[in-house]
Amino acid sequence: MKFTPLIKKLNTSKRPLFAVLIDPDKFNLDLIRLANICKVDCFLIGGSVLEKGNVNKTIIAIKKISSIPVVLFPGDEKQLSKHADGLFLPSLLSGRNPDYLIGKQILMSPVIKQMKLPHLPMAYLLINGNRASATQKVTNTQPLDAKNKKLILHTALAAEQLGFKLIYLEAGSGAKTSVPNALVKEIKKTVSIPVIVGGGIDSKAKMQNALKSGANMIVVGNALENNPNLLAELSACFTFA
Ligand code: 1GP
Repeated sequence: MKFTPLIKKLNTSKRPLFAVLIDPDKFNLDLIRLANICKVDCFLIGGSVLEKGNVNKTIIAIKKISSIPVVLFPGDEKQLSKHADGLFLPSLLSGRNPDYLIGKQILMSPVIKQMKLPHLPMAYLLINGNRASATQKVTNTQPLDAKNKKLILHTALAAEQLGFKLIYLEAGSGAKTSVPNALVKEIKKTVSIPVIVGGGIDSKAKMQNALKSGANMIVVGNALENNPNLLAELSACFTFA
């Protein structure tokens, strides 16, 4: 099982991990082949709304050609698969929609148990990325204003106190503005659990900048759907141990 070593690496690695987000609706096997050469740390599988994609089929296709760990990052209860190595189980703590705070998790719980899916509870915080994100629309919640540092820090702190094992700072897929480094740094000083950052990282310069934030994992999705060849350039920004 690849999930436990991945989580250990997330908690102990001196460098941030690199995750590639795969939306099953826009799945491209070429990107997986490139990832094998570029030493990506894991794939995250999910999307806010899945239209035609099939999570199971996507994971099976990935597993046929790659040994990179596959972690579910589900937008809703339908996006679970026993073929994944594990699950980042999100609760949208930035919002006040009970469906995404606990409702979806109740629907997922018997499936997670039946599939025996290794999982980690993840506090999911949507931060304003200056573009209305799919997450915002689907969950019918407002993102946290990046300038409201106190609220964000206290939300992160509450997440750790409640027992969440990860914090995902999400600017939204295709965000104009990524999560500011200063904010990530403050959160890292406030909590001891790993912090994941994603949303709007679509160039080498933005990746180099994000790498200075102290985040434990950096996620890229949209930019690689548009241009898989960008992967080599982005992964070269990481120093691999
Ligand atoms: C979205 O944070 C991820 O959930 C990745 O964002 O698609 O903008 O890379 P991008």
